[in-house]
Amino acid sequence: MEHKQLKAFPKDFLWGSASAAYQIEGAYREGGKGLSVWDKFVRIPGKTYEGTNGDVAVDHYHRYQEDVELMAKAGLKAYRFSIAWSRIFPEGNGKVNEEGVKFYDDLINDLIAHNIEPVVTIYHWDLPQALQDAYQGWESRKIIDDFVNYAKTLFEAYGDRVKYWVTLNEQNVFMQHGYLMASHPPAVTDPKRMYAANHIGNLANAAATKYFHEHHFQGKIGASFAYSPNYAVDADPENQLAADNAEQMNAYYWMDVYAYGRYPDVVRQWQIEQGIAPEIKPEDTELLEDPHSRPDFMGLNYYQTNTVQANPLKDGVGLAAENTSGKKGTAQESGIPGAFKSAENEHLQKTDWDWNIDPIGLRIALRRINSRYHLPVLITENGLGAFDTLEADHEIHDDYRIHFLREHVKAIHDAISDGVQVIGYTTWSFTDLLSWLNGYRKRYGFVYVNRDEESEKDLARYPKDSFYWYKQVIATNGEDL
Ligand code: BGP
Repeated sequence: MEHKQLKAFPKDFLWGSASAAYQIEGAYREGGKGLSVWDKFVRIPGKTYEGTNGDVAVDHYHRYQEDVELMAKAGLKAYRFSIAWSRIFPEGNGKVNEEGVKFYDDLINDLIAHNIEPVVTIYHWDLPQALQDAYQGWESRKIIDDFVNYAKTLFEAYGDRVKYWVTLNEQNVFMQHGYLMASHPPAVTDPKRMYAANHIGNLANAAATKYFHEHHFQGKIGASFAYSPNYAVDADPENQLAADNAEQMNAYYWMDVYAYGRYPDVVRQWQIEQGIAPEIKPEDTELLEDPHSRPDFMGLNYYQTNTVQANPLKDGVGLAAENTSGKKGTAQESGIPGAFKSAENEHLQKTDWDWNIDPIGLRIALRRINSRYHLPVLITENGLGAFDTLEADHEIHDDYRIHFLREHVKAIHDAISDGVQVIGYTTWSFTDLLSWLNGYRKRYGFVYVNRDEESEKDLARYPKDSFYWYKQVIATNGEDL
């Protein structure tokens, strides 16, 4: 609907940017850190783009002060970053590594000294390898206690200063890539194991959230979900049903559990028929449905929408790997036989990695979350992965990124005017960083980092045009786009 007048962004709106430990820190064997599953996975030939890894990444571990300085220059109100579990507990559990605790303590203090609100992600995919070796990580219920213990250690160490906590980042992504597509660790392709591990992930998430609420830490906690709203390719009821299947299987299946503690019946029934349903014990339901396990907000990572159509059960299209080449138009059809498969959306442009560019989709995502879950939304990721050119004068003219972000900020403004409560927007990403599967050339940052796949070069930081644009947006609280 069109509004006669737009509502203003809330005064305390968290304009910010985001990152994740593995993608920026480097120093993978320094400061007493243990190895994570990603430290090992990237060494398997063919798994990442040209064998790229985060050993050095963008060296944020040694340059965090310079990075925070740049955030302050941009006027950031919030910075979302993740903590590497293996820096706090090199073995995943047991003895705390004080050097790791101190690193994030210093970072948090530095952010606060610059009036930047820290938003801490507890888990952004870098599971301690020791827990994978000891009991197969997310496939064992033993992880629930270890995850709560890790989260509790963070709440106790930083809870006096950190007011926003993200428990799990994109559980749907790391579970599906890890256990269905073998494109993340532990590189499994087994739907039954995926749903079993995912259920344990839900229990760990609920238990940590419950602990946080029961111990009256001041602040808000929630998971960040990668939600790509699904459209039907046309008005054919078969395709509309396919879009509903995709929403149920790819979105409600996670968000319903966070918000209500239960799985959608449609997916549960389908899993039983396929023989891949996770075991749900009565005490699991009790934990998931406990009011203390409810999130205070829904974290939303929004990049794109999906358009789908019907897909037959017999000889239907299965899951395909993503385009990691950066060559537009090379993405394959992908789907779940009997449920849905991808379709082209002629109304949308695409990025070089074939991600649909759809700002209105963000407004739709916010409205759907609002009407189904009645929770405030913290947009924890949104951004454009693109090739950037560093000019001779060290400028980067990323007008395409400014255009992308501007249109998405407008969509948020519209959603706020629709009545959705949006508490913040931390774009992906502040500096350029390592893309898990796409190397260093798929850049998202406001700040260019001078390195590529071949060489670490000097890792110098150069603000892009989008940096100055965002600074203006923040200074005017979203009025001047
Ligand atoms: C999200 C992850 C981020 C980041 C982003 C961009 O799924 O939470 O860590 O990587 O996507 O994705 P990509 O690097 O694949 O372009």
